[in-house]
Amino acid sequence: MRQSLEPVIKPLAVMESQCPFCSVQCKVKVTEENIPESSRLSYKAEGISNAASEGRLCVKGMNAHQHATSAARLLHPLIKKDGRLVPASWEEALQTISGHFKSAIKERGPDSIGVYGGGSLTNEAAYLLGKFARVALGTKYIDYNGRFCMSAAASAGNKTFGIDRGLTCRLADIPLARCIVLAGTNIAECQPTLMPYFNKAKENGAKIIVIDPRVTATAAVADLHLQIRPGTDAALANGMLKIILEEGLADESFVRARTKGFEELKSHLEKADLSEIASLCGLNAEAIREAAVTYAQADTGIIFTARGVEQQTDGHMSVRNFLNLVLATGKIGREGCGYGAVTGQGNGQGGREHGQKADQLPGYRMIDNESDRAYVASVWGIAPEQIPGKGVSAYEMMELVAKEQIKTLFVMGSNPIVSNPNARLVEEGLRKLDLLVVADMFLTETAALADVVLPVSAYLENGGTMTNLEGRVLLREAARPVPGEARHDWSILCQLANQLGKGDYFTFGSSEEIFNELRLASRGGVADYYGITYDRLRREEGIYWPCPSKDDSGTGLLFREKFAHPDGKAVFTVVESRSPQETPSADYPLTLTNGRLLAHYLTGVQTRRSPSLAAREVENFMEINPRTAQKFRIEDGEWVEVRSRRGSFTVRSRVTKQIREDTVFVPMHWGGAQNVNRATTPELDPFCKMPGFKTSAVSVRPVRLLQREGR
Ligand SMILES: Nc1nc2c(c(=O)[nH]1)N[C@H]1C(S)=C(S)[C@@H](COP(=O)(O)OP(=O)(O)OC[C@H]3O[C@@H](n4cnc5c(=O)[nH]c(N)nc54)[C@H](O)[C@@H]3O)O[C@H]1N2
Ligand SMILES: Nc1nc2c(c(=O)[nH]1)N[C@H]1C(S)=C(S)[C@@H](COP(=O)(O)OP(=O)(O)OC[C@H]3O[C@@H](n4cnc5c(=O)[nH]c(N)nc54)[C@H](O)[C@@H]3O)O[C@H]1N2
Ligand code: SF4
Ligand SMILES: [Mo]
Repeated sequence: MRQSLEPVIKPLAVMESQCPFCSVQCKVKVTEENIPESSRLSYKAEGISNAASEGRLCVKGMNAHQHATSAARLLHPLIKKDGRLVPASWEEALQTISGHFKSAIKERGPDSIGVYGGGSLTNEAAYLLGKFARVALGTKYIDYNGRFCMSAAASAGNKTFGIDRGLTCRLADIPLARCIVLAGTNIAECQPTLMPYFNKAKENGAKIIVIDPRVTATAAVADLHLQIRPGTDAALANGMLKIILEEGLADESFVRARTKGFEELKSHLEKADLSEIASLCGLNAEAIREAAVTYAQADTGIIFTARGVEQQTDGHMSVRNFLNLVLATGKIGREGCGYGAVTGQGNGQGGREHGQKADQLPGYRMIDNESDRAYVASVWGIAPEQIPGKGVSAYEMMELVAKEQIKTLFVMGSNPIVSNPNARLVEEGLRKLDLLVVADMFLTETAALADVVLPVSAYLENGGTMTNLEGRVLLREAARPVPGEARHDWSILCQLANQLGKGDYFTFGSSEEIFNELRLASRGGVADYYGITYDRLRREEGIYWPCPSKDDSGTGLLFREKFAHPDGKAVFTVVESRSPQETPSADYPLTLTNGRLLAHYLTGVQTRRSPSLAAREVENFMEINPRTAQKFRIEDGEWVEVRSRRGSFTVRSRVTKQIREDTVFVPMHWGGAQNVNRATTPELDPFCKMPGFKTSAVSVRPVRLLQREGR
């Protein structure tokens, strides 16, 4: 018998998991193998068929195991001694933290402690972090990075529909839509595995309208691209609404039967001037008309918004104006229709439903509502008065840190000194803390400043549920042992609570036990998970919330008969057209916007530690139009200082016709001197406290010229 010369490669492990990055939550199988005649291991990632991602993976999902298996993982707790972080035992680390918490509570009160969470945490960890803040610490100060992500669309959905779920329909409705509006959302780079849904819609004859200041990879599928001036989406939606009403394209019977507030909107729009709107948005009035008529005349349609529209100081109202469009044309509550806030982080949706937000309790219950407090208190086994009141939003918490009102900060699942606006102030504030604790897989820019760093498990190791952008709850099972001494977030919280003398409220032995309490705490709430169990999740391909009982199949398409407000009606609102929050001036003549690249994720902590992803984009850059570059004497590929009233950063120029002449674009994935957030504005939307990330007035100067001037 002939023997094969190929060495036999046997998989050492086959791990079934879920990509840790974006809100699609693609299912993945990672196979670990020995590289023959070497001590190294190789990994191969493949998509697993399931209802949301249909077996697809994007380049980030294909390479996610690289950061999880990287040598840069934190394997032991670290404590700062003589200004340096040095390895320590868990016992010492937890004692240091709980000892400090106890004295801080005694000397300054529980509200001197802040808790800062993230949308990458599982539902179980997010739920427990909220409970930990309120029950173990007794502080009102808890918020999370999703404030920068979902808050404008979440608050708009609540006001208009009475409920906030990323998509009001299923992904399966996308191919049934005859017109799709993609406003400030770059799906091709940010949720790439969803693109086939849109391609299918196009094959079925759908028209796609993209609203973005840049010609993005998503704009490549557009039939119509409105290359809008940043910060003017509310005005654009007013223009579209005006045309729809004037042309008699509103769905009068839907409006009459299912909504309220239309008359006020109508009289407001009568006063609107289309040519003024067009010039405010930097668009051609005819293009606005074409968009309005195409959307209104289609039998079915879906409007999506994401951070381009939402990360503005009028983000809440801008989304509400897009929702006005949805309601005016009756495109909701039936197949192929709806609205979608394209959620961002892996658990951006679930992370906001179960108590990480300053004003919310699990199940989307409100912290200032007496009966909501009483119900959650009964599940937690405490008196309602023991639940603290409403705290403040993420950036406001950083302001309290800078003012030294919050002196202790516990960060789990975020890198705030890179991702907050006005990053300089945030960094200065964190340096003034008495104690900064960071629980992470890596020594992030924020962790490097910490007094105690706790190593946590990664997606391959940590089981739990994640809720994707459709509101579909998915179970991610643990697939490999935790490396070194890393621990799960939930177990760290239980151990700390125990040391604070609150162990009786945190007796969980598994994430499933936590989920079972979450189910109960969410029962009867807006985001009702009661009917969802681990067993069901193992059998079914995810379950949509609300799911109030075990025999309920979950609700994919919302609002078939009524909206979630008590009277069942959706609410129109009047939205003013306005100029962007910061308009260019002689000193700061350009508008800086920012966003994402395909290969990197958020502050880049994970993707910059994945060699295959890091190699795709090694440093930050600024997209600038050739005419603008010429005006400011900027050559392609040279270092440019970008300066706003808050501060400056330095990146290379990338000269491209794909961006408006009055706008520059810089990705958000790098920290330090390349961090775009050194220049962004910390002004907040009054409704939801979303920072106006996406529009700042800036100047741009080649470093070459600055050096020549001796600056
Ligand atoms: N590859 C990758 N994917 C990701 C992430 C990542 O970091 N990398 N992050 C995840 C997360 S947490 C989120 S929140 C989502 C974000 O997903 P998106 O919101 O789609 O991402 P962004 O790139 O921030 O912004 C989208 C687009 O808005 C445009 N834009 C800027 N200003 C304006 C404006 O004023 N009006 C309009 N209409 N458009 C504007 C930008 O040019 C950009 O193309 O992506 C998720 N997926
Ligand atoms: N200029 C500008 N700034 C922005 C944005 C923008 O568009 N423009 N977008 C904003 C948006 S939408 C978002 S979502 C924020 C996000 O910004 P950040 O909150 O800083 O998000 P990440 O960079 O993902 O940091 C998450 C950290 O958590 C760690 N981590 C991952 N999984 C886990 C886990 O299970 N447990 C624990 N303990 N840690 C974990 C990662 O290693 C990483 O260090 O940035 C915001 N900032
Ligand atoms: S980044 Fe998003 S689209 Fe890409 S594989 Fe991960 S979950 Fe899927
Ligand atoms: Mo996000």
